Amino acid sequence: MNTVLDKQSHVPMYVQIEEALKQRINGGEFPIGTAIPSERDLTELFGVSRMTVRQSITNLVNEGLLHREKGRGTFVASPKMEQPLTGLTSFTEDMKARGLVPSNKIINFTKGLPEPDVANELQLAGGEAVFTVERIRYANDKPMALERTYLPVKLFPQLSEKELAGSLYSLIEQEQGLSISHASQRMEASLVKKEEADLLEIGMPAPILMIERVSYLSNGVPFEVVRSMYRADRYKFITEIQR
Ligand code: 16G
Repeated sequence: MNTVLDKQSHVPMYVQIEEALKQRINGGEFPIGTAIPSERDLTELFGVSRMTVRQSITNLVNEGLLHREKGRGTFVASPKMEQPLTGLTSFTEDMKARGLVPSNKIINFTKGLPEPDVANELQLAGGEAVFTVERIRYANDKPMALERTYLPVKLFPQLSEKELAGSLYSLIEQEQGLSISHASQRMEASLVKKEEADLLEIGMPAPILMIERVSYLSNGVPFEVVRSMYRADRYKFITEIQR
């Protein structure tokens, strides 16, 4: 690895170190899953302070190229998953399409009256209840997203926690014979909170992408409001645009 930094350059040293590490990662010298040299070794190699090295590593962690494991070291991360924003697909479909094994952990399943904003988005009258389901969504046993789904009880009166162990969309389409038609989505960036960080198995602070989706059946009835938090180190959302 080129460890000679250009101290005259206007490019800060931590950026030069980032570039040197990126070249090694992209060139395959540090393959996915391998540990990069320790902070102490990098400090010696580059002849800079530990703070400078730490800054470079933190930036690469935030970009999703590296991930830190407590007590073990810093490793080259798998490339981010590219998720198109165009089709109305389910998590299970998305993961299977990539050859990954989806699974869920239900951490909350309750029935009750929704907050006014959820009732409004689901076009519910006062007194109409919803199921609230919180699931951690995994791909090959790695946590990808945390999802809170609100479903009107009147549409799914028999819904049980057990049924949600698999795919919600296949339950709706295959079991209930309903037709899912379209959705509207909003996305914004945020920082993970402690409780969510634990569930998503990420250290703090970490960026997340929050998506809120309201989905409709082909008869125009909204059937779900979903608030999802996607790990920003594992996801990249892509879309094609035309002029
Ligand atoms: C996706 C959807 C979510 C839907 C879920 C169904 C986004 C932002 N959200 O996570 O709205 O409820 O898939 O997945 O894409 P399932 O059929 O695997 O349960």
